[in-house]
This record gives sequence, C-alpha cells and structure tokens, in this order.
Amino acid sequence: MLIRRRDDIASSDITPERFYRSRRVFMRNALLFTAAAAGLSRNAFADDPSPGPRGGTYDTDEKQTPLKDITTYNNFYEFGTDKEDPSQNASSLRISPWKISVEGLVKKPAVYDLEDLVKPFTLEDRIYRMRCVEGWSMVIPWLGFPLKDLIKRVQGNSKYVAFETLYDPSQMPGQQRAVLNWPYVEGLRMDEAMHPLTILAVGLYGKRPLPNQDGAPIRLVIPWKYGFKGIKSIVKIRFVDKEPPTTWSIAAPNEYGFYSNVNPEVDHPRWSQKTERRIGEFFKRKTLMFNGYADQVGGLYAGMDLRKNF
Ligand SMILES: Nc1nc2c(c(=O)[nH]1)N[C@H]1C(S)=C(S)[C@@H](COP(=O)(O)O)O[C@H]1N2
Ligand SMILES: [Mo]
Repeated sequence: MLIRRRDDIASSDITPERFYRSRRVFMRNALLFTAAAAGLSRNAFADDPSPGPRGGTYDTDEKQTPLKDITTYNNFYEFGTDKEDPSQNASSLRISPWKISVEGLVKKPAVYDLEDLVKPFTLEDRIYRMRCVEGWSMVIPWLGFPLKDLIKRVQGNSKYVAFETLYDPSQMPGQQRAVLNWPYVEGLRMDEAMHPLTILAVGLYGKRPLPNQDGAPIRLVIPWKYGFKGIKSIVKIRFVDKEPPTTWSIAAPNEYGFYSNVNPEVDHPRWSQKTERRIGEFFKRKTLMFNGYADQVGGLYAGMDLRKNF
C-alpha cells in the first residue's frame, strides 16, 4: 500500500510486499520440512490455540491461521508501516477505560463505556476469510457480535454509517507522522452495515480482549471487503446520509474506492487481484468474488457497475 506520498516515491521503489512474504513463507516451510524430517511432532507448535468452534452458518471450515501469524503480521499504520511494527509497538495503547461515541442520525446518541456498549449482545465466534488488498489472506476466528444488533438497539436511521479510530499520537506513535490523514476513518452503506456477516470484533480464538495490534478493544470486520475497510480501535460511530470519506480513498482515490469489495476481476492499478497468498501456504490461490461470500452479499450490488464502484 501507499506508505509515502506518491510524488516522493517511484513505483519501482516499492518492494512488493508479496515477494518479501513469499521469502519468509519459503524459509518457514523449509524449517517445517526439516522438523518433519527429524520426526518432531506437531506439538512443537503447542502455542497455537485449538481451532475455534466451527459450525456457525457463516463459518468457513478452512484451516485457521495460527494466532502467532494473526498477531505478528499486521497492518495498523498508527503503530508503523512494517508488518511486525504493530506487534512490537502497540503495547502503548490503553484499551481501558475506552469510550465510544454513537452520534448523528440516531435515536439514542450517547458516549458509551465499551463494556456498557457490548454487554447487551451475545458474542459469537465467526471464522472468516480475510483478504488484504495487498494480495495476502488469512482465516481468522473472530469473537464479536453483528453490527446490525447495535444499529437496531441505538436506532440508527441513515443511509451510511461512519467509523473513526482513536486519535492520540502519544499512544499511537505512527500518528506523529503524516503517513495517512489521521484519525483513520471508514464507512459502510446502511445495507452493508446491516448485513448479518458484518461484525464488530472484540476477541480472537474465543478470547477477549483483542490483542492491541489487531484493533483492540473493538474493530470492524466485513469479510467480503478488502481488509482496510475493517477499521481498528473504534471510538466513534456516526450515522450520516452522505457517503463518508474513507482514509485510503483520501490517500489514493484512483487506487482505493469506497466499496472495496474483494473482486478478482478488478485489478489494483499497480497489481493484479486475481490471486492471493494465504499466510502459511506456499502456492498462490485464486481470489474469489466477494472473497467467497458472493451467495450472501451479491444481491447488495445488483445492477451496480463494480468497475466504477470499486
Ligand atoms: N485504524 C486502522 N485500521 C486498520 C488499518 C490501519 O492501518 N489503521 N489497516 C487496515 C488493513 S490494510 C488491514 S489488511 C487490516 C488488518 O487487520 P489485522 O492486522 O488484524 O489482520 O486492518 C485494517 N484496519
Ligand atoms: Mo490491508
């Protein structure tokens, strides 16, 4: 993704993240192979939690990405632009107390303490594919609740919902530099926000809280969209009638649109979106329309030109 202003950087200058990753995956696969050859058991990786409970309507039964990868290979520019930066730097984030402001076109606007906001809802495990616009993917067992439950409870009534990440450069050192326009902002159309697949996540692998680097204490997850729509460490939810600005579209409007649905047919201007590398796998796999959730969400975009509304 864009990490410096475009006029500062030649595209040949950017190390494509996927080559870097493939080198690491290759080295790890080589290690695994050596371990297997030496007759070591899989218990050598006992720090991996057992798989999340499958079987929910929306769960994929694909192999879940190890917690180690989910928590050390991150995008969270508030803590640095390298994949290892968030896990190394995010301990400065204080997630308690945490307040969330619900405002705009809503019956019950209020500033909530996180626990008061979360308490009324039943937390569910949701095992989702996650596809980053950069061309890598994971399978993540989230713990959370449907965003629609919250929208109904506070009686939001608007065309769009806008979200905002905490702005505090003392806790988020990445915000001391103008890498992106801070605070990070995102948004959804109301029907997308109300879709049963859209959740607010508060944990991973059945456990709270979320690790800071994954967007503690509460972040958005929309599994059919590129990962950057999943805004982390949310402090504001605003109900609005105008399509809200979104951080990556502000940074590069020709590269990142408001919708950002996973779509193998619409390439990023600088790379193909036809394939992806599942973290932990060696060979690339085909990227699926709407990240494999076309049956559930295709109807939301009926009649829309997905090249124009990218
Ligand atoms: N506030 C904020 N939210 C963010 C980002 C960010 O830099 N800041 N990165 C996005 C991107 S590009 C991706 S791919 C996902 C990564 O989530 P993960 O690190 O938990 O896998 O978070 C998204 N949410
Ligand atoms: Mo991403």
